[in-house]
Amino acid sequence: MSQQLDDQPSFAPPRAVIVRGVAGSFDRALRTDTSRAIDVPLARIQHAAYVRAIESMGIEIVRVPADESCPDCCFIEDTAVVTGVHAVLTNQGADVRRGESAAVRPVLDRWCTVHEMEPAATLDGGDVLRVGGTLFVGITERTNRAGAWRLMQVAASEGLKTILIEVGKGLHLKSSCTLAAPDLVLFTEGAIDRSPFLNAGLRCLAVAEPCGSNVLAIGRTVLVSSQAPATAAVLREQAGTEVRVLDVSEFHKADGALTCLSIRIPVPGMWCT
Ligand code: CIR
Repeated sequence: MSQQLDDQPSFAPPRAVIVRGVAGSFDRALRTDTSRAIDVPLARIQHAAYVRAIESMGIEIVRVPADESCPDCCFIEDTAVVTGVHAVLTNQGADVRRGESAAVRPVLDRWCTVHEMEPAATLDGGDVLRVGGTLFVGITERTNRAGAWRLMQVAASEGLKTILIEVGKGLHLKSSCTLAAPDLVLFTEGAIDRSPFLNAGLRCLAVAEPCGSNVLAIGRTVLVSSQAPATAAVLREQAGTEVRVLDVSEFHKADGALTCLSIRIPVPGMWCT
């Protein structure tokens, strides 16, 4: 691993993972392609399998009940960014999703000092990729510079660096770029400028499958979408990486994937993504 990352605390599975139920109104979630109907009962089955996969790693699961008035509430990642002992409760870029944060706050209070944002600042958790002591923050239609700045302030109080990335394509930074191992960034070819990651000493691996670049690394286990079999095969070749494939087809239909279904709480003194 590079010099830049050598001094960072260790990458470790989270101490707890917060998830939120799938609302009966999930078939009305925001989405760019409305041609395929969302099957809510199937989404709930897939969500339960996602939760079981994480729970089977010995991680505490904290459940926030679904809110029928918030069709996208299962995408809980967007509501907050946990930097360690602090967390930022976001103003989501999509106005219709702003009601989702209130129920998440009391849960975060258990581990973190929770900070809020000014109304003009917007940020979605899907735009924040943590790697060691650095937060890569995508500037997108959902996250503006004021939102990134607010996060930067809180992150700096924990000694974390923030690097902004202009995201030209896709909904969020993590729609096309996530971490598969502590020093390995997966990304969709052409979607993102990889130089900020290379400059930080990280390895970058391009994947062809659109659903392949959003994976969730829980320690050395990586959750991969079943719609990305070639990505799963490539990751199986990475030394020390265990791949678990999950069907999240109904969440893909609403422009979501694996990271967006949870908020991960790091073990004190360690980091997770
Ligand atoms: C939205 O458009 O906001 C949701 N339908 C999808 C959010 C996905 N979130 C994420 O990847 N972090």
